Amino acid sequence: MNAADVKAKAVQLGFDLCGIAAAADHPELIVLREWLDHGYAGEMAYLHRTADRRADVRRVVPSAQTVIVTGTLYNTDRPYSTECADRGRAQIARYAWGDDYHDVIGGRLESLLSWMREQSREPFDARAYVDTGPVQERVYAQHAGVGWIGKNTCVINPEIGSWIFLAAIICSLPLEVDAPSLDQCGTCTLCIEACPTQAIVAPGVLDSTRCISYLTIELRGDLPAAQRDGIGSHVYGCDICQEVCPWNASAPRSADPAWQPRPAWDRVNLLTLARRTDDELVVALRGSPMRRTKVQGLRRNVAVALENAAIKGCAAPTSSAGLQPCDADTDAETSTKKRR
Ligand code: B12
Ligand code: SF4
Ligand code: SF4
Repeated sequence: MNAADVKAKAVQLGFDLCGIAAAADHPELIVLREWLDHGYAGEMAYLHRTADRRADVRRVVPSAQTVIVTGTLYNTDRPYSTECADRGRAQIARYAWGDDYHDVIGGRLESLLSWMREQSREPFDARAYVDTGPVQERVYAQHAGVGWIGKNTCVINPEIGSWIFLAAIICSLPLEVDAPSLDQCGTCTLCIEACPTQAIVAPGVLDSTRCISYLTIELRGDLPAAQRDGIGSHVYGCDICQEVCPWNASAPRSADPAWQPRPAWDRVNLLTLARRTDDELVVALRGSPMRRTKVQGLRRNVAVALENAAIKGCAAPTSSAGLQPCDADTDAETSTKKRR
């Protein structure tokens, strides 16, 4: 089994990208410590707790020689929030519309690893992770040639853009490594300018405490008063710094059923979402990445988004120059348009 065999198997299992990086002292790995010292992780204490292991995968698998990184396209056929005039619509991050990627990709990654164990003449050490492991996935993705780390801090592949989930297998096999991806942001600064909360404090540096994704997904308790306005109609995550990125202007769409939007979240109106019962929300959150906030967290976010919509006088769909109204919420009874 060589690197080409592993990549071919990865594609067969449904991964769109696969590259291999050395388990080495990549210079970007030390940035994490500085980033934590600045307080940019906010209340994500797990990043502090695991910082030593995140600094080097050989602290996770001591015999590690390579890191196999996969990329999975999750973009689906729906407009970007930046193209949509309807501020009464709940904004939910694209990655969260379908099934929980931890489960779906975790299963595929385990299949890849099992296949590798069957193919290898010798036993080897390995650990497979999707998102939650102590691995700086973006750094290894860049060194595996999967994509470069953009100024918005996301990994961008020149062919398919940045709507990709990353996953990694740390292993002791001496597989042939790929050339790292080259930075292709150039002089562009669109993501930095578009961020509604100025969370990208320098190219490639994100202050989570200002980021809508952190505020709506990771932060527990009340949302800070100073940040509420900037959250707008976002109720789970944020995609703006990727939506404005030219590398996503014509991103391909995935036909994988796992990532297609669930009806409960698909261009749903804020009022419709607010009026769902706890039981309905529990059902909708089952097997979804959005279960991370639980019903309570989702309700907190919806309440702030509704406040914002009311303040701006736009709880109902609106349209403005240059923006296209999105297809209306299908729930006629609660549609603000109908109520008028
Ligand atoms: C913590 C975390 C968050 C935090 C912090 C995000 C962040 N930028 O660090 C919050 C909650 C805000 C978050 C948000 C999101 N996340 Co997140 N998150 C993670 C997690 C668990 C760890 C990331 C980490 O280590 N951060 C610490 C800092 C130091 O890392 P970093 O920003 O990547 O820093 C690098 C760059 O800054 C670079 N760098 C340093 N100097 C410079 C200078 C220049 C000029 C440049 C260009 C780069 C550069 O080197 C640093 C080395 O780490 C990873 C999974 C994992 N295990 O890696 C997922 C992960 C990064 N998240 C992911 C996703 C999808 C998201 C969201 C898009 C979700 C959403 N729609 O709401 C947003 C994107 C926000 C954004 N612009 O980053 C994906 C990213 C996929 C991709 N294509 O890159 C990952 C990889 C999960 C996965 N397995 O797919 N996330
Ligand atoms: S996810 Fe949203 S809030 Fe966070 S950096 Fe990107 S544009 Fe800013
Ligand atoms: S918007 Fe521009 S600067 Fe930001 S990540 Fe995309 S190409 Fe890079």
